[in-house]
Amino acid sequence: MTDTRHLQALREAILNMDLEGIGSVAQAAMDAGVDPKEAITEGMVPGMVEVGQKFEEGEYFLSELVVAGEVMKDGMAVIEPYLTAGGGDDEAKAKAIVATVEGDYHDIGKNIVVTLLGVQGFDVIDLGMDVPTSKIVEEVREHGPVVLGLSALLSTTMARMGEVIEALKSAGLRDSVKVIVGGTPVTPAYAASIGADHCALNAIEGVHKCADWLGNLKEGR
Ligand code: B12
Repeated sequence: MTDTRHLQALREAILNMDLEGIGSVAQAAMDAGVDPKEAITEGMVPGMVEVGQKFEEGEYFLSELVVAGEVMKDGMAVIEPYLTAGGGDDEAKAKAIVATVEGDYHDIGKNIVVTLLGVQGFDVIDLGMDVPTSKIVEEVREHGPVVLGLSALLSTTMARMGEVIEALKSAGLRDSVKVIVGGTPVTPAYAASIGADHCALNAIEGVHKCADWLGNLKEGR
């Protein structure tokens, strides 16, 4: 099979909610030497986007969203070990904290970001989903991360991102951390309006931005 055929098979496994087949499809892609990052972003993610479209069009229901989410997670479990972690073991790794904001139970995109930040060499603290603002601020105070990544998939919960930034300001912590926001409803204009440092277009672009920040910090810029 060509790389494209493997990517297509991954996309279809998500779209068809193939809980039984995803493991072997993902393993076959890895055995064939498909780039694991591509398997995620060019294979499974487009499948999830299509699932979302079908939900919007009324062809899929909530139960299908749930199963597709599970299929994606099972696929990630096979692919993740093929992503090689970066960063030296001898130097203390820079920390990154990642959370899905309060009221939001979407964590698939956030989990991809967590994985890729780890690959980029960050020591990642994953706070999970539905995380209250106060908890996020506490964790930033305790761990002093270089980056705080916030995810929101609902237009209603997106407002929590602004709340977190305001709470960081009140706690005197805003200038200590770069805040990157992401998720389908989040736009650069919205990110700018709440004072975030960056709006990620996707996980890879976002993680590259975090790597740039880390590079600047190391060079004292
Ligand atoms: C799967 C899914 C679910 C699953 C979530 C499972 C899970 N564990 O995550 C379940 C079934 C739980 C669910 C529930 C609901 N969902 Co839903 N869901 C989806 C769906 C189909 C896919 C989301 C997804 O995982 N995409 C794949 C990932 C990889 O993409 P992503 O999250 O966008 O992340 C990428 C980037 O955005 C970025 N990124 C994301 N976050 C961050 C953060 C940082 C820091 C960075 C750098 C990057 C980054 O990186 C990722 C990779 O590139 C979307 C449709 C869609 N197209 O988004 C609807 C969608 C988000 N859901 C929707 C709705 C309405 C709901 C419900 C309210 C449904 C209901 N009636 O109950 C509930 C809400 C529950 C809650 N309180 O959160 C709507 C939201 C509409 C809106 N604008 O508000 C959508 C858009 C569907 C639709 N078209 O109507 N959902």
